[in-house]
Amino acid sequence: MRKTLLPPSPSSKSVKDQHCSTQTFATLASWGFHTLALPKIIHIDMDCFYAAIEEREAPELRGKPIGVGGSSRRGVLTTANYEARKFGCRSAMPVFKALGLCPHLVLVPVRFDLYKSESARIRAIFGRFTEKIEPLSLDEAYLDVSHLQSSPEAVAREIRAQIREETGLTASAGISHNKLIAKIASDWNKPDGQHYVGPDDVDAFMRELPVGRLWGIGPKMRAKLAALNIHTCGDLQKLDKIELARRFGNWGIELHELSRGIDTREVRTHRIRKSLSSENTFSENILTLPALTPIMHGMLEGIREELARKHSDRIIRSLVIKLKFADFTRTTAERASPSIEPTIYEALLKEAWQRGQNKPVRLLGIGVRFRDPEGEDAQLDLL
Ligand code: TTP
Ligand code: MG
Repeated sequence: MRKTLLPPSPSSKSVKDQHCSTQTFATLASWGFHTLALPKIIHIDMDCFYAAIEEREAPELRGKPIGVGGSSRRGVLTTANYEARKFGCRSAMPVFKALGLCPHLVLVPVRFDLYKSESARIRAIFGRFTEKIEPLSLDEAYLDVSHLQSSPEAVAREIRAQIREETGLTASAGISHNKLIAKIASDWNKPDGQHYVGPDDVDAFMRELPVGRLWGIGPKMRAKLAALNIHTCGDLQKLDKIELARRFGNWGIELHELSRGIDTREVRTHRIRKSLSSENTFSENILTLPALTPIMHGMLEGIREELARKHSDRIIRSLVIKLKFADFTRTTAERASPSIEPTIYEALLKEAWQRGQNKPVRLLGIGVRFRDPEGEDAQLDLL
């Protein structure tokens, strides 16, 4: 392992000493201590993760447009490399559409086991720097490096260098004093870059930021805000807390903070699951509601069993049904309920089905959303 990280270690006394001289403060500032009271949070996100691994494994693919996933034209891409993105290919895009945009796209089958083992190697690298790691997916994590004396930018640079050296893959990083800003910032200099947002930069950074970049704001909420002529966080900041609460309830109060870049969520070492769901993509589209209903009941048994086995300590907040239609439009129906109720699921299925106006169904999803045990009820899109 390389050892380039830490500047000369100041004695812990000098950090805590209430009577530091101006000179000492200047020295501390030069070591990055001017933000002493603020956490140092890094969000790491691997670049084109699955595609980059496939490219590394097969050097003959280098420079070619690659889509990972979709062994048939019915499938969807999990991701695409930058060469393919130039043609508009994206994650979750149906294969036939991607091939329409980029006929010479090289399709590679998904190899989850390989991606998982690469993810474990990367996490082991994180573990050399901090124990406070909150993985968000195989290729993304928050790290709290507040305890390290180096500047968080230097730490991020070092982590990225070690990842590149040991796995041959590139990572991007966002660095700030909270999770919200760090996550947004990791996209700023993608690929293979990093971006730091210091406390003095937050106002300018947030003002121009499109509201859709805040967690919890999906397409529906974005449309509601656009109808009020709110497009950026700066626009959102013009509404006071009372107005936001009147329009959007508790979520409005949270928006008041988020739009200003305020986020007090800690890096959670044990991620708390927000939902449990199961999905089925049919080899033949399902044409009628009566044909769909028994399939749903079958899937419901699977959910019940998994809930009992693994999540019996969790409180259910709502039940959810998702349908994807033959034309790839999708809809979800959700209702608050503290327990699994087959009749509610039937009603939700009917509701979702009717929205499709008799369109054949290619995918059915069924699930529950949990109440957050720590009271931070996320508004993230389920399924
Ligand atoms: P992302 O980090 O969203 O995408 P990415 O790493 O491919 O590209 P970027 O450089 O923009 O970060 O997702 C990480 C991996 O998760 C991605 O390689 C494939 C997988 N994935 C899916 O399987 N389905 C999806 O809809 C998305 C978005 C990702
Ligand atoms: Mg990524």
